[in-house]
Amino acid sequence: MTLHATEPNAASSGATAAHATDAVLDPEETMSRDEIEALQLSRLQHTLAYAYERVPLYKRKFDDAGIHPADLRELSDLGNFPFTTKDDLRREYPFGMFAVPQSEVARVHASSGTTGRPTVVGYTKQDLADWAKLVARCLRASGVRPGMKVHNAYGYGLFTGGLGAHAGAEALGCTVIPMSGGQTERQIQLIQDFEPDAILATPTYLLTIADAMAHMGIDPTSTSLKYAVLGAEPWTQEMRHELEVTMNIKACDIYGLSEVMGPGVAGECVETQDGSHIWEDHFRPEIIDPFNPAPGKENVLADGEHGELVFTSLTKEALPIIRYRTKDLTRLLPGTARPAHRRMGRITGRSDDMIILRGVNLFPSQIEEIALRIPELSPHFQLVLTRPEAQRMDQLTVKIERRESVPAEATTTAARTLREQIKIHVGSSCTVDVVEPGSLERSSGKLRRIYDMRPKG
Ligand code: DLL
Repeated sequence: MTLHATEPNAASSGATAAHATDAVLDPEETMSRDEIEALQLSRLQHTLAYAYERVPLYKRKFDDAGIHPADLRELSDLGNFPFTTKDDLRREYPFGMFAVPQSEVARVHASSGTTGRPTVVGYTKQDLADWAKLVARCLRASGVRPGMKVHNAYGYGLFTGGLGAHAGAEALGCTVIPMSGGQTERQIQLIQDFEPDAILATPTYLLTIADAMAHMGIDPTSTSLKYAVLGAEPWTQEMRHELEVTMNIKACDIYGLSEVMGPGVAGECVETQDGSHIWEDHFRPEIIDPFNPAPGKENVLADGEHGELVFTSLTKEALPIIRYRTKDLTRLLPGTARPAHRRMGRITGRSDDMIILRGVNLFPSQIEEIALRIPELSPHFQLVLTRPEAQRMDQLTVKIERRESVPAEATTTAARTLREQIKIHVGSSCTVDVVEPGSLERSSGKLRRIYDMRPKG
């Protein structure tokens, strides 16, 4: 499932490999692993003490666990400290976890919070500067250069995507077009008129844009766009290929989450396209077993092993975050284009997005990966879970649009292939319903793939 090695896409003629190497990097990007780890150790010691002194929740948690910031003598000792979860942030709503007086908080953001209270995060002026620097680093890694025009289609507002990406593009020295999400026809009009070099969006929203272009009679390969920096939701190597070919661009990943900073925690290099490098001068990642996350450094998983990603911030002032459980499932891999910064594998999914179907674990990205290898099928699909009364067994229906170029009569084999491939690779039986092009809801940001219609409780 984890997809890193990619050949350069021959179709993406707009972006050249030479372009990737002409940038001036931040000094931290070229440090040795030893230098990064020395920096991490001193920053971690500072952050733990800072959080303990200033945030009552951390003092309580550390005291309850019988551990003190001074107990961190080497990096692996971090594994002995307690975790922080989204529930902690919710309980301390809105500002209980801030480590600075409100007058020093320059900005707040909040998660949309589909259930319960949203989580609120804050930034000092210095935090905002660090954030912009890291997003700029990601954009540069992905091929964007000072002076380029950048169309930003991440949503503006409390969501960290829009303003986070905006500040990063500005810090890099780009001309930013602050579009936000939605109003797809207008986005397309401005892409044609303003001729941006790069677009920042969720992968599924870029797909919506490409689709709408085709409907408007515009060839999506003919625009000025050369680079896309895509994130905020899981996407597969197959989706990358789809977008690169459809739009004649180079598409790279950007990862992040509000609680840890926002976009820019990790970013992918265009010359290797092999997964996002975590910026380890600002964050210390760990991988733990998501289902048995006992504290203790012996329970931290080794690099290469799959599990839940956990982050500790190393420089944040307003909201230092210690061992935050992201629920994102992935693994740590050695650095490549930035050797001292480890990469994360593609995110398979979130532990709370995992469908358990008659005992088999399933993620939407697995379906995406399989479906996009079947030429008759489009990337537009939904997973519908039901429990028909007569059966008392959970049922999965994959609703997927056929490609417009394929007549409806020609999709029977494709539907069967998808069903069989899901059975072979995922282990679940399902029903496949090939539907008309344009009939499923389109993304305007983070796309909802799962429709769980099973009776609650
Ligand atoms: O989505 C921040 C962001 C904005 C990242 C724009 C990249 C681009 P949240 O709304 O807090 O923040 O959601 C964070 O989104 O825990 C992952 O589950 C998922 N996610 C973010 N980036 C990626 C990615 C923003 N590149 C949650 N691949 C995270 C897969 C991602 N999932």
